Amino acid sequence: MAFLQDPPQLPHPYRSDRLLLAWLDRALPANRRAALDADLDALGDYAVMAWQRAGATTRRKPVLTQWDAWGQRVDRIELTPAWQEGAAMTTRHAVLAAGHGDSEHARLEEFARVYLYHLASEFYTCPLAMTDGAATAIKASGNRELIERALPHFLSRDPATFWLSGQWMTETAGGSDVGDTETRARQDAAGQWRLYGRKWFSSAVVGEAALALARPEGAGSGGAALALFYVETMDGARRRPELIVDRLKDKLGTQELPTAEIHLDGLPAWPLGELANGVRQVAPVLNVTRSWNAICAVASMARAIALARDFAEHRRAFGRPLIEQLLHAQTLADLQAQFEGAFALAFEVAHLLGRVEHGAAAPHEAALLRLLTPLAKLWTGKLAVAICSEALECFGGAGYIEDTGLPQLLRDAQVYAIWEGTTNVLSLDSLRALAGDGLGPLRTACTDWLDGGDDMHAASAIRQTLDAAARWLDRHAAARDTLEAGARGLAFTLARCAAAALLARQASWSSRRGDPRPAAALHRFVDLGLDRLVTPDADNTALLLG
Ligand code: MFK
Repeated sequence: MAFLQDPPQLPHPYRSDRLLLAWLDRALPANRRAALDADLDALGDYAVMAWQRAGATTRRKPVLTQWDAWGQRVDRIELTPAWQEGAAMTTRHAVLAAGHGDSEHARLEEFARVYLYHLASEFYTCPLAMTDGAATAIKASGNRELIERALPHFLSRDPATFWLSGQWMTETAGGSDVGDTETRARQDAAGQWRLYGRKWFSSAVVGEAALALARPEGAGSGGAALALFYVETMDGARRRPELIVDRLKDKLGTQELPTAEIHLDGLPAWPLGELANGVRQVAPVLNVTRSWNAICAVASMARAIALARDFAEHRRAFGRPLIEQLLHAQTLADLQAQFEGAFALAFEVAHLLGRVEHGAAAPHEAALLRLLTPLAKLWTGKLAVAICSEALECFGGAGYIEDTGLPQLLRDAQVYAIWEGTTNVLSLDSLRALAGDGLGPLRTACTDWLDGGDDMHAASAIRQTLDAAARWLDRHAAARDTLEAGARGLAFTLARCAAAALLARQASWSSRRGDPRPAAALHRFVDLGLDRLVTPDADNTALLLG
């Protein structure tokens, strides 16, 4: 019999994830930490089961049936097994409900669950993120009627009453530029608002509710004239006839997720608040879903590295396991250090969100959260693609073969940079976030995170890079075009500085407990460089693109 390579084994995503274990041990009070364990353990078990199931079954995609045999419009969508299990898993383990508990730690406890559930859920986490965003925006609106109507469903712990919410913004004209929204809102004779238009990407068409942007009849153009509406999609067990599913999207990745094009033909709708400033009203949704995006991006990195690491221990080449080949080990260690930085930034955003929501944050931390949210989203989105690509290469040709389950990691990862604002849109958003207090809140936070650390080389590199970023901002403050053209370089630099300072905090904590690995990650992360600042050259750009 010819040689057969053993496939990579997925280590238990919770019990074997030293980063997650250490982060939770440091950040949570002992009683809350202990209370979290059973759900995380079960979600880790589910992830192992899902990985094994995917390896043993033929991959399926959702199927849309628009008409039944007798000519009745039905728009029925058949879902994959993980999607059919989604409501039960979510409610059983309080994936959403945990985040809305009465504690500054609620969001961290939620996002630890999300991190473990995400890949096994086959991106059921996408509509969960939007449901979480909708719950947050409805709470922020103060609209008592909608709070009482929707939140018991969105945060339910019973699958029978659980509802998913969509977030209907993207249109053929308005993708990143939501202000170009063409969907109209009109009141009928009874005073009921109804929506008319076409939404081009609807990720949760199987949901029971959605938040939708629309332009009230008679309102002007642009984003400020939009209003934010709450809609329900079901009439008992049937989809409402005013919601028409045109087709499912054929996507590069996230293929289990039934993303649809839809038409609204008079769907009843209720405004969340004032009939204007819809973009401002939807901002809580954007910020919550961007936090989900960052956590899910690091979950993809964790999975890719765990599999590549396992394979390196078992695969032999040139007479030795790959892990003993110095260049291969060097490559894996670089991936690990980048991942540890990304993990730290994404989970800090998660914890900070809960602290700010519960009034437990220091004065500078609301502005810090406003800045770190787009930074975490944009940097982890890009890094997930790079890490998954490198991890696939660690398997040689096997990494390119569909039924190993590996290419899917890379194809799925590409979505993180696109969802919820592209890298450039998020870079410009970080300029919006810096417009208030500039680098002050980030500098204060980095000083706190570096306090008491013993890696002087890292601390000095972080401070020097923040100084360089401050000089860059000062130099270009008056030249908006240059500032915008360089926004991506600035955003990556600030994200890396924040991540390094957070790694330093984690390294100090772990070193005192005898674990030197986070300090090694910090050292390597800083050696990979923090500064990504660029000096935009408009003439050169014009020549190259001319
Ligand atoms: C598994 C992981 C799950 C992840 C979820 C998956 C779901 C995927 C589905 C999607 O991807 S849905 C599509 C998501 N679309 C976007 O994210 C849109 C991207 N475009 C932007 O974010 C643009 O920057 C934006 C639409 C916000 C620009 O619109 P405008 O109207 O030109 O913005 P403007 O005038 O600067 O801001 C309007 C107001 O909103 C301002 O407040 P004021 O009215 O008080 O001045 C802004 O400060 C405020 N604002 C904008 N972005 C904000 C924000 N406030 C807080 N946080 C933000 N992020």
